[in-house]
Amino acid sequence: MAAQASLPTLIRKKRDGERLEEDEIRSFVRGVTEGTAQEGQIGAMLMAIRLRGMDGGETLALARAMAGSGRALAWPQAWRGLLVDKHSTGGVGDKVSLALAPALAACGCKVPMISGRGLGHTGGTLDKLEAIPGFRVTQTPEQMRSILERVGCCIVGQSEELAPADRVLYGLRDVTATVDSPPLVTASILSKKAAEQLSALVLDVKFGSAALCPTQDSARELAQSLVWVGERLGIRTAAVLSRMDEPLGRCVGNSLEVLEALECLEGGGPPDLRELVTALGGLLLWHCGLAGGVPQGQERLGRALDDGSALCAFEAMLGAQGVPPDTAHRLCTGTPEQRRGVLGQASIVEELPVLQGGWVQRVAALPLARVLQELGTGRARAGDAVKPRVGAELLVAAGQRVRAGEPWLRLHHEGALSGAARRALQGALCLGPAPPPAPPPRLAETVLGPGTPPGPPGTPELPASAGDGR
Ligand code: IUR
Repeated sequence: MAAQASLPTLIRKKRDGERLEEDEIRSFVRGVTEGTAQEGQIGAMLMAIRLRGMDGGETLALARAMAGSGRALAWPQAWRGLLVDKHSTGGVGDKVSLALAPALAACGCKVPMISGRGLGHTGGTLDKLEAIPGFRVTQTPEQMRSILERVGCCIVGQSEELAPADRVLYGLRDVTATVDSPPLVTASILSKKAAEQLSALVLDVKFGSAALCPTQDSARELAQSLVWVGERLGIRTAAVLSRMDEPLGRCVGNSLEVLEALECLEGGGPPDLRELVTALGGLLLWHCGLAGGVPQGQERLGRALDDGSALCAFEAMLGAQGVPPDTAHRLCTGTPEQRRGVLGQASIVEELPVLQGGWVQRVAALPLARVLQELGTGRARAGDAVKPRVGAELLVAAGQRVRAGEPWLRLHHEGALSGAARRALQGALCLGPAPPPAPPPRLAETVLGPGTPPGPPGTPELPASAGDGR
């Protein structure tokens, strides 16, 4: 057997643009997991990968090695084929998971959803759920299994034991400017999904001014990498490319987004939110065989939202994850006032007026999210506390004509709003002298694996491109 190459040798190899073998990648990940690799060495390898890239085989080997660095979840045989999850690369106002997980459970799936916290200007599903009094995001694998048995879905944080190498690598990527590397993103996301032992996965890869991927081309490159590697890890994988220039829905901020997700779970809420929930869910229902095609899957998911079964699953999930039953019931079935009573309200609620009349071209997600993050919806550093009741409701939409003095944003906050923050918020409202051109669809494209049969029945309505196997 050949002697194991030292870590500096592996770093040099990648630095010089050579391909790493599977056993070399495993050896690097072992060093990361066992703590024998120094931080400087890990950082150097991350930067070499960021600059030189990895081919599909290397990325697959990295995802496998990272998945194997910890424990895998185990599920009853009877759930084979039904275990599904969704992952988003992060957006503003993205409360899709809150509605999608229970809707999928109502359709017969098992959804062990492992979510993250917000970092930077993007929100996190766990922070939104923690706006609900009593909700516990920490659940052991045994507790997850019990909740899936009773309810069909849970939404939890990543445990220490699941893909621990990712925890180390992700933390170091954040401080070494190596977050935006397709192979590193791919291996990070899929190592956790592989350890979850999923049957099917759908990815919401966002692109635009408030997304990780600035352009549709870069989102497609990432989506193709995710789909190609995901399929080879044995997970039926599909990705939707969705635009993230404007917030999703009308609300941004943790407790406000819970309220909007509840509207979606009642069959209402903003159309763009419902469209994304049913598009992602439709793909999953098709991939796990519970629908004959994507349109049928979308229709089935829409029915679960309209007939109250998704809301019922959400209430059961809240109860199973620590929310007192009467609180969960009031939140799920109460009037808007009763719901606000459960979640509480920020101490200051004020409406911002339009300064100069015109046609709304768009409400830019990034400046809005940055100000809200500073006001407390998000955190500057991992571990900071968030203010669950801080947020904003959009009162206008692109294409609408507004006059000076009309309110356009209802802001919920808990302290003084500086002049700079006020100006930055006003900058998010983009006005023009004429109506804007028709906006491009929010859902731009789907990326499917090579094993997906083309053509009807079951062809997604979105233009599809196959993962190209790089
Ligand atoms: N979420 C992950 O789990 N990993 C990543 O690299 C990114 C988002 I970016």
